[in-house]
Amino acid sequence: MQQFLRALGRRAAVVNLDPANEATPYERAADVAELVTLPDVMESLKLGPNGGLIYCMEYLEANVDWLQEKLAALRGHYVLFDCPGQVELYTHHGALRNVFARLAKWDFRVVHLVDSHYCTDPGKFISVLCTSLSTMLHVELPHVNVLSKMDLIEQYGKLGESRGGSNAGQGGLAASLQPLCLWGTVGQPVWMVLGSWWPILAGEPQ
Ligand SMILES: Nc1nc2c(ncn2[C@@H]2O[C@H](COP(=O)(O)OP(=O)(O)OP(=O)(O)O)[C@@H](O)[C@H]2O)c(=O)[nH]1
Ligand SMILES: [Mg+2]
Repeated sequence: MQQFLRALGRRAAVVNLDPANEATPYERAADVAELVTLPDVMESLKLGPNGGLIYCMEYLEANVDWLQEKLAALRGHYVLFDCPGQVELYTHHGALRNVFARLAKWDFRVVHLVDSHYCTDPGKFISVLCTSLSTMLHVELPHVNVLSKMDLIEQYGKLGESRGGSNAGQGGLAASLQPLCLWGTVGQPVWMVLGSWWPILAGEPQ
């Protein structure tokens, strides 16, 4: 994303908010590791990786002024945040939600990346819809769900096959999505997810 923005001639910076990140394939304009790292927390407080990560996020929340200072230095840039992948931080715990609320006040927006792999099987797709919806309800901010790793999705079967066609995985998925589209009219968040995913998953409805 940073390379893409730069190719468009825009100034783009990436801020690492994942205290478990060691090497990253991007240059860090700011790094939560200046504040706290997961290995240090695990060692000094004798916590496991999940408890340690929660501690790190609470530490970041308590020191959000550090983030504000770093962002002030990046004025005029598109700023991308690399956040930890543990889903509980977005569906249940409050620390990152509170950091996001501050970021939203400073005019940033939330994008939730979902591996497109989860759309290759009806059961996984339903699970990931529920996770996205829980995240939207918990984070309580304007929120866009985006499928990532689309270049890998055809490893799990060809897209755009007709329903009930030779590709049982994708055909079965398209068929099983039809009732969900009706549910979508009940709640706007669900519709937002399905509205954007339907054309990608199933092609234009016949
Ligand atoms: N082919 C392909 N690989 C990707 C894409 N996005 C990320 N990857 C790779 O997928 C691997 C896992 O990356 P992520 O899914 O971001 O997960 P992570 O950052 O390692 O782990 P968490 O932060 O804990 O979620 C890395 O090797 C990435 O380079 C993509 O769009 N296409
Ligand atoms: Mg990561």
